[in-house]
Amino acid sequence: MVYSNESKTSGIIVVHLLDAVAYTQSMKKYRHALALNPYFGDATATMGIFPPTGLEYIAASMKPLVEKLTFLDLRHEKAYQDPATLSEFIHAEIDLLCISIRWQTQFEIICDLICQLPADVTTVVGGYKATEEVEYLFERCPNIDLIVRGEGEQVIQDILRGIPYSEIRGLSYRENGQIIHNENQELPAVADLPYPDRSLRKCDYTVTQHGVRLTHHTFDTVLTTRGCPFKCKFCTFSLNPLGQKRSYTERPVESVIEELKTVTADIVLFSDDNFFTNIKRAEQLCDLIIANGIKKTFIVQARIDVARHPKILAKAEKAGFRLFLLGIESPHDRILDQLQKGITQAQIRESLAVLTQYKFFLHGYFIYGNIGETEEEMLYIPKFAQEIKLDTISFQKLRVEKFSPLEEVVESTPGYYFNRIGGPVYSDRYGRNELKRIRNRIRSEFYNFSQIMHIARKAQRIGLAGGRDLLGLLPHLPLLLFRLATRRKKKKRRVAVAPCTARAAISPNEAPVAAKKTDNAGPAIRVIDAPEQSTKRTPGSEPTSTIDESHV
Ligand code: B12
Ligand SMILES: C[S@@+](CC[C@H](N)C(=O)[O-])C[C@H]1O[C@@H](n2cnc3c(N)ncnc32)[C@H](O)[C@@H]1O
Ligand code: SF4
Repeated sequence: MVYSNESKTSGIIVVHLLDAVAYTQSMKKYRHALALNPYFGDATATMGIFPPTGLEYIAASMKPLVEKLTFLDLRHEKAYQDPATLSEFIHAEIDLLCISIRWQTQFEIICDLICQLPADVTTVVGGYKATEEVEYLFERCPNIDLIVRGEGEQVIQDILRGIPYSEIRGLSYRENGQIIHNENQELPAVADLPYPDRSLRKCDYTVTQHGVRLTHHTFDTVLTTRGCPFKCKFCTFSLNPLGQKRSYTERPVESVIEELKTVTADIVLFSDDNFFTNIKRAEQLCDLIIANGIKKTFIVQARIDVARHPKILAKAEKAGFRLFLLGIESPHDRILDQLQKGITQAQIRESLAVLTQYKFFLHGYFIYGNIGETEEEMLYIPKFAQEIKLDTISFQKLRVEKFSPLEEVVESTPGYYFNRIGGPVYSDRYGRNELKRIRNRIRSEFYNFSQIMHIARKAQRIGLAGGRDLLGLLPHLPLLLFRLATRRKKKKRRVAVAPCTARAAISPNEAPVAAKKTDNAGPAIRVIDAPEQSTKRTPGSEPTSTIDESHV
């Protein structure tokens, strides 16, 4: 028994409180949970810069309901990339394993890893990609017990509270050799969700290439809203992988400011689809950032319409907004119209004329390979981007994502096709090789010597990159060059995992639960010589995207 020193009465209160805590502790269903981001170190550079925000949201929701919670981001916890070491830790410590799968990138390697983890620990998987692949994952990884579909905060809490699986909406699970899919959940209100708990992290997020840190800056993401009210034809950003449109929902601005105060990184990406959707709220946030003395460099995704509000642009500049990621998509009205983007070439020119007046670094997203687009039209992208004074651009082939209305358009247009959902649109005239050639021309025509010099000067002028980065890099330069050279020589060696025995044992129609208790601890990860693109793919899938195609 523990008594307070103050008085007998307060002592009794303390005892009651401790009893209450002990009671709640004993009610907890799980002793030690592990939140695992299973991506490996050789994923693209952009991926490594940012923390796994979705899983951090899940971790924050889990924390009060488990006795202990460990967070492992395999991109930075190299020792645990070895399935044997990871399994040993899980065996010794963990009774609930929660894994996030977000992208197509490394999907098969991640499945191989999961197959090699202990089968007797309750394993929950969630994330955008996991939600798209529920059936496949149950079949492929016999040790997955539960898959959470879509946004997972409420669902994971229900699991931890011991609510019967059959009563948890948004959950898929195994029962007597069957896979049960409960009905979809209603999308949770974001206002009450706990924001990511950064105290669980073991590292800072920064830019590294071949193991060499390229900048002294550290990076983080903050999500202030979910969903986007616009309906651009190609875009599924506000659809969840179940096809539900995420209605645009805002977090209270006070909660965003409170979260920002916990962020130690100096560069923050607001990963909202469009930060300025509610212009009044955006203004309020800028005011509060300034009033609270929050000094950071902010990156935002924004529609060009924001240029109609110079007063807010001035406040954004003052609040530290420096990098704008703008959806330009195309210089051609015909294509913009077809994409239902809701903007015209003239409006793009007007907006950029305004935006270039501020200390903003302006990045434009373009889409090429659109339906009916000619080579000449695609090759106007670099010229147009320079005319309107964009600092950098990225250009993605038009993709058909799951539940995209574009699917129907492509299917009904003679000569146009796509090989897989999530993959690019091709045509009889512009196939893979032609589009690759066009992409290379767009890149080399935009990123010429004078543009590169302009980028360096502007980044320095507006304080995005400084001499300190260069000076800090110099001592590491020989190591970086050596690693680059040896990497080239080895001709794209890729990390791969030996296939799991349990997977080989089941066919798609077999009852997966039967394989659940198989001892599937296979050999550790090994490095194999492989062609540039992973040879392991989901059925009918395409090679993974390259960095110049990242949407952020
Ligand atoms: C920001 C962002 C990025 C950032 C990531 C920053 C970060 N924090 O990691 C960066 C720039 C790295 C990025 C890169 C890419 N991205 Co991106 N990205 C986004 C974006 C805009 C927001 C993601 C986000 O923060 N969502 C909010 C969080 C809260 O949601 P969440 O991550 O889905 O997590 C929730 C659930 O999934 C679930 N959950 C997640 N994990 C777990 C785990 C468990 C155990 C449980 C129970 C639940 C659970 O609960 C979470 C909380 O509700 C989304 C679009 C969108 N609006 O969602 C696209 C999106 C996820 N990206 C996408 C794509 C295609 C890419 C790229 C492949 C682009 C490219 N061509 O290079 C690359 C992938 C990297 C690579 N090379 O492979 C697609 C994914 C499509 C798909 N089928 O996989 C999306 C959906 C956009 C789209 N529709 O095209 N991206
Ligand atoms: C969040 S939006 C950009 C910011 C802002 N929401 C806007 O629309 O201006 C991200 C970008 O990803 C790209 N993108 C999204 N879906 C795509 C698809 N199916 N095919 C190709 N590019 C896509 C588009 O270029 C889009 O502008
Ligand atoms: S492209 Fe941008 S504005 Fe259009 S729907 Fe997607 S996120 Fe919204």
